[in-house]
Amino acid sequence: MPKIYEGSYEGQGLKVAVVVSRFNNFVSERLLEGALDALGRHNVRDADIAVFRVPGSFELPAVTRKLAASGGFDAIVCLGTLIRGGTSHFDLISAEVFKGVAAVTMDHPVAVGMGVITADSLEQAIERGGSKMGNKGFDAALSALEMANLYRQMGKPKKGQKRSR
Ligand code: INI
Repeated sequence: MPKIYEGSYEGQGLKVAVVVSRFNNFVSERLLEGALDALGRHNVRDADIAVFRVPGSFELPAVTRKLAASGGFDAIVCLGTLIRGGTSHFDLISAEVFKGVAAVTMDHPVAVGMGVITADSLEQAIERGGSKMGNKGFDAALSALEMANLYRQMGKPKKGQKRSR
């Protein structure tokens, strides 16, 4: 039998940061509700959850990196809502947000759940913020818990030690 490594969704004892952008707040607040619901349902204590608000999604990677470098969290959940407009702004910001958060996951031994919606319209965004297409905040929080538990099984590197690529 092979040894299988797979993280559970159990959140007891895990310290979780949620970083949420205020831009398109109408949808992003639903993502926050979804993420907090997922964490609570999986036994993360309120006292072990810290919510950090940033102005827009562009600010998510920098704050996520700071939180990861602090070593104070087992998991970080990034939440934001990017909605396409009439210019290239959306594409430029989206690319940086995803690249920036991905870079943090490669540089730090902390689980990161990515719950940033990229939508062509407000309707599409609403669908992903707790209606037809589920709640991407809830999903991102679950992924973060699973990854935090997987890292525990793998033996989390000491604070300041980078994960090998
Ligand atoms: N930020 C978002 O989170 N979503 C958007 O759709 C968005 N658009 O389209 O402009 C957006 N812009 C703000 C950006 O993230 C920064 O907060 C801003 O540029 C200040 O640095």
